[in-house]
Amino acid sequence: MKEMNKVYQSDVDHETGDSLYSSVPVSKTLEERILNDYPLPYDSNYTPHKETHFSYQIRTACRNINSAKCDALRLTKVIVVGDVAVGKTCLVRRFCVQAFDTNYKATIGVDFEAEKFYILDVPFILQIWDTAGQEKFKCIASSYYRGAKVVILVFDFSQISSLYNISKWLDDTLKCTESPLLFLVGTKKDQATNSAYKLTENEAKKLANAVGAEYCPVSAKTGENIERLFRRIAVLTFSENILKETTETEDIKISENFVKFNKTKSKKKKGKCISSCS
Ligand SMILES: Nc1nc2c(ncn2[C@@H]2O[C@H](COP(=O)(O)OP(=O)(O)O)[C@@H](O)[C@H]2O)c(=O)[nH]1
Ligand SMILES: [Mg+2]
Repeated sequence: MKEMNKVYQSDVDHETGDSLYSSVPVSKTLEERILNDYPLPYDSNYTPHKETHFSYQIRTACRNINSAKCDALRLTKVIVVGDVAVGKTCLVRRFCVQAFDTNYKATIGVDFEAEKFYILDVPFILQIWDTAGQEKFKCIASSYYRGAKVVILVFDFSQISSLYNISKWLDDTLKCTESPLLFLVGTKKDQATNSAYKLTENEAKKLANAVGAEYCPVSAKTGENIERLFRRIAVLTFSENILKETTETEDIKISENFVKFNKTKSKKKKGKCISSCS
């Protein structure tokens, strides 16, 4: 597990995409974690999230957070699920350590990575849980689904059966989560032949709209769309968190005012009563 806050880059052979898995810290990629603009979806027809910029309410809330110098830890749990060998671990590794490994190693149990963003200057952490796809680990995995605010449903473009299994993964995760944001991610885009890719993509797009997920095709080998996917996840969950915080603060203010109002009212009543009683 790498140290939080640090951004690493593995030794990657850029010709072959092979990774040597030896990580060295680099600062360059940190810029990519600073988000002041709203990242757009892969295809705006296949996302339930239509907003294209940070709302006035969110920008104002972030300015207030920054001027209050509030260091509250804002963290969102993301889980990555799908059939075995669809490319879940490679997806997470490509994003978190900029590495790609061709030697398949099954993930045992569950592992997580934490990635720090600065969104409108507010620190925000994505905690990304990589689950094992094997049925035998399912009993362990379900307890890790709990509390997840984002579910990445992964299928492999070269294995159409993995797309058909997505509804099973969705059902399992929905049992342990509360209205999470959904992303339907097709991996190994680099491997798919054009006609097969188009057919699978059409099916995937239909499924994404049916379940209310944002669709995104990626390649962990070339890195295509990986940054876009996680930036979208970060910005959408961050915005949801901030809106919730502001609504809660307003609710508190409203209830405080309500209490004050009632206190004054009851004082007045008391006064009235005293005066009428006297
Ligand atoms: N060509 C290609 N191969 C991939 C890609 N993603 C994963 N793989 C390969 O697929 C295999 C399974 O990947 P892994 O991430 O371990 O699958 P997991 O079981 O879902 O975690 C490995 O041999 C990877 O090298 C990709 O985007 N392109
Ligand atoms: Mg794995």
